[in-house]
Amino acid sequence: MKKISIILAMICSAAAACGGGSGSGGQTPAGQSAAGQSAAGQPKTSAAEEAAPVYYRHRVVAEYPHSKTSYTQGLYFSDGLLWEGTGQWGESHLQTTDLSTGRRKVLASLPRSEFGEGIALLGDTIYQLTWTSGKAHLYDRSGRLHRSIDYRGEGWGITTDGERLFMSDGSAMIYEIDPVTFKPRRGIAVMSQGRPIENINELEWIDNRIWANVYLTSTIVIIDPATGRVEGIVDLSDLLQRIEIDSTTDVLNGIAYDAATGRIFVTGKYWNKLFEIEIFE
Ligand SMILES: [Ca+2]
Repeated sequence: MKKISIILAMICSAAAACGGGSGSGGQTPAGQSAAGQSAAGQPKTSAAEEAAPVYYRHRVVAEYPHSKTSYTQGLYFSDGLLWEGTGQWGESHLQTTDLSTGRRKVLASLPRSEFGEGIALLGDTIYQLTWTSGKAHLYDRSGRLHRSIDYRGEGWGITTDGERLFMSDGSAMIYEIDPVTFKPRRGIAVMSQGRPIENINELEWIDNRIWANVYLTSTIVIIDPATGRVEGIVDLSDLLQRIEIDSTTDVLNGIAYDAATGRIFVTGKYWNKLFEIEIFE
């Protein structure tokens, strides 16, 4: 229990938003509730939502090369490849990485005026968010752009359960969004023991739960998408001891899931390695 408190304190400290602060995360899409409230605007205080999360331990199953020039903003696994969306002005790409060789193939590049964010594959369409441009770019699997959609607010992370899209904007909210219009259908307030967890970043749908990087921390939270309650916490700060650290090395970010084998991959911004991990209680 003490460990959980410590980790939560770390999240709260980094996010500077626990206890109901509005935080400095992205704008809230129009018509949606603020962090800490349900979609109906009611404070979330039920006993179930206040249950303490499980603090999971983890082990590294395998290490793979990762492009150290990639500022990882989105990550998913498909067709035997890791698909990655990168950020930074002039460095924002949609790319694939071969796990065994680390070979990177850039499929599309954003204009210098756009900062790339999360990516997700739904059907045959790859969605790529942008941070502040209010645009999602839709590609086919070859990386050919076939449409862009405007949305309100910031874009951070995106994932899918195979039918629905879920998007974060840097606040404590995750939105289920319409894949065609990109309008929010439902807001999910991410809460741990009644407190909003701000800075929800890269997302991954794993076994009917949403895993999320918490920006500025080495922590992943495991969220019940129905209630927004944080059910589990994984502290991956030890991974920093396994990578090359230099002046460019940035935070843990990027979660991918190979549903066929159950493998879970994580990496970070400008990290030279990508890790397959397992978690356990
Ligand atoms: Ca992901």
